[in-house]
Amino acid sequence: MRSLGVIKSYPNNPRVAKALITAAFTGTTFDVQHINLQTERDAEFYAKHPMGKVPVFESPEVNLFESSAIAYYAASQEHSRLLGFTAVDKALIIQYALFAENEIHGPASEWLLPLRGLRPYLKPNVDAAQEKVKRTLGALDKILLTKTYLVGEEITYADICVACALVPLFTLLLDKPLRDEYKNVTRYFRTLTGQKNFKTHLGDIALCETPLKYTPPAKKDAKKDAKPEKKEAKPEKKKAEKKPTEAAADDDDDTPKPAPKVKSALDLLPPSKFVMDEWKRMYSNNKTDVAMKWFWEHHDPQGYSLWRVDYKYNDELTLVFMSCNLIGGFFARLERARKYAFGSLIVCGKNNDNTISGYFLIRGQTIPEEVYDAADFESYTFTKIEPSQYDQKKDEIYKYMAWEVEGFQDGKIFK
Ligand SMILES: N[C@@H](CCC(=O)N[C@@H](CS)C(=O)NCC(=O)O)C(=O)O
Repeated sequence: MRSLGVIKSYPNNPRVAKALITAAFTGTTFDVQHINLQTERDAEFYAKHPMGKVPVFESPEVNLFESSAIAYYAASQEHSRLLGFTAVDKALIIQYALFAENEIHGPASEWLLPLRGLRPYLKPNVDAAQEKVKRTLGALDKILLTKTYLVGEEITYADICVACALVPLFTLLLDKPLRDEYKNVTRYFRTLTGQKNFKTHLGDIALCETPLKYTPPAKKDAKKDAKPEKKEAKPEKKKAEKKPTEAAADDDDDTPKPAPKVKSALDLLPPSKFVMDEWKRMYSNNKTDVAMKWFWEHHDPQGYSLWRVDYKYNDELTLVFMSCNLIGGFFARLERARKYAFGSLIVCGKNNDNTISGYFLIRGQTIPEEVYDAADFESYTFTKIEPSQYDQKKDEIYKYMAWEVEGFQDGKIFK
């Protein structure tokens, strides 16, 4: 079979399978070269593929990124029947290709990645993703009520995109009772993945028996962050902070790139006499009363703002150590804000009846991109404490910094 060029990716990437299946239907193929995302995305790679994500495609004619474009390149080869023959069919095909990427693949990843430990687990987000998937599957089920294939009477590029996007759902998340709610989609998925070209590149698909569930990190991890001996234990907190118990957000199929050196808008603010690093050292190395005295003496209400922070879904929190892990996950996602923010978030209450709340000091007068861009930001309410309220709030802020709030169970310091 004629090779169209080389696809570079890590092994077993379903997005590559989509391209290979498409090629198989047009009597072509791709050479596949496995690369290590950690070590092999060098300057030469970025010169050809500025986005830096895989899969990418290279050939003398064209370099491509976006797996659907790579597969489309195969689908567009001479004598292909995959892209429809009328304007209507062509439009329908592109509709389903976009639907596969945006309405199936996206929400399915939001559901799956936290369960696989590749994103912080935030129950409201995972529940919302599940609802999005159900909406998609409901619509698809109606569409497929009277159809074998999505467009016309034979397999098109639309079916390849949709079936490939459904693979993680059908293998890891949709057990029999859920599949039974979407009988037409299930029939469709089995019909397609039973065909030779799909089997060659996806193997024999085993439908999900037990859906993947969230497994909280082992309890001993939580213990590492456990209650300090209040003030004397500050150095302990520091140690614990460096090891958030949430799994890192990425693995080899979503590897982090080195953080780009983008100048923050916060660096353009007028200089402040309050030096964040100095405060962080002060807080870490002194008893809270000494540290807070220093804080109020040096605080610069023009250069910095104080915020009360409350988790929005306290009634869904269960075990205290899991709540604390949520804080760890949030802090891990706030990495870009480290230079500009300091905060104490604590868990109060008991198992199955606890809350997350705290205080943050943030550079500038509004919530900066470095904070609101963190995936979990939406799960918290940030309420600004105006300078006129400082006197009234001083005592409460002290208690949050000293971890002396009534019902205190566990906490983390963002610094
Ligand atoms: N929409 C893109 C998604 C590509 C993508 O997200 N690739 C991930 C692996 S599945 C990646 O390369 N992640 C590494 C990174 O973000 O640096 C496509 O379909 O090709």
